[in-house]
Amino acid sequence: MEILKRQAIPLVALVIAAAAALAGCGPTGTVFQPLRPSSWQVIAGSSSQQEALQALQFFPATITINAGDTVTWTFPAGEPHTVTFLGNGQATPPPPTDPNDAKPAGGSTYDGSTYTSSGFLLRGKSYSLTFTKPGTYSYYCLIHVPEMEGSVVVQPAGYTYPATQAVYGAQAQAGIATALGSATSSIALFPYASGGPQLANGISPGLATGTPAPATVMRFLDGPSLSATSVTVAVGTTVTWTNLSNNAPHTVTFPPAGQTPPPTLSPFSPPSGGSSYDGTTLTNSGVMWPGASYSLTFTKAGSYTYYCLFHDDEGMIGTVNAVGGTPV
Ligand SMILES: [Cu+2]
Repeated sequence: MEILKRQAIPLVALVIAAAAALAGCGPTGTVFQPLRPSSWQVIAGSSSQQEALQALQFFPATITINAGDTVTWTFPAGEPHTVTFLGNGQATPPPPTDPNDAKPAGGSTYDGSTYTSSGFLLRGKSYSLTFTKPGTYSYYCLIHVPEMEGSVVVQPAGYTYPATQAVYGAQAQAGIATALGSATSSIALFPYASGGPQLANGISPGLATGTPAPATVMRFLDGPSLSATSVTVAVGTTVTWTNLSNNAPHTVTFPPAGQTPPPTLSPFSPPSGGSSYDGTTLTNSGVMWPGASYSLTFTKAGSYTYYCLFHDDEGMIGTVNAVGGTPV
């Protein structure tokens, strides 16, 4: 017992000296702080205008914490996101089409070794991870790579923090305002005649080309306005939709008139129903990746509601009114 006590004293002194030395060599400061874990907040995505405008980023994208601290991500938008950290030797995240993306993986701590993911979260849900080992860890939203990436920089316990949560919160609010503002601006890029038979299903900064933008508009648009979600055409007209976003897949899906899409129909279901629509047969574009177009000829008069199978929960629903000819 006496021996143990005598050994314990120099050991404690050594640990304090080592920690102080580490803090002194630290990249961000020299003040040694008490080893009390802190909690941090990051916002995963954001939206406005009844989910029409979506910000596809982590706010802030980079946060610096200490080993032992916990980060909590909140998911305020109607569009799902993930917070996903890769395992040892894993170079890239799984693709957005991987069905396992939706499921959570790993535990409540992360040290860089094990694939750890929140799974799909949205509408006020949250996800927390405690970081146990110093390092710089990139993470991804599996649905919105490559535009939605972040990093957590983990310093050794006791290091001085480069910024407070208040600073990160202000960065987050400024970033959200910028992203949603760019989504609003992209609506004015609508390139077709307003009220005509050429529509956009989705639009984003940069339209369908270039680096995926960190914001997108999830609406069917027949003009440069969020309220231009219906089109009126003469029977016999061919309507064409083009995905004018560079960052989100969409579908154009007409269930039989007066019905909603069957729950068994997945957003990744193949095209079906042919090139004309008379209100009787489920007619689906299949997945329309950025830049893809889809045309449908309306052969009978009627008011037809249609859906994006990915984003109808976020209000991506439109109407084609076919008039003249022989009413149904
Ligand atoms: Cu969509």
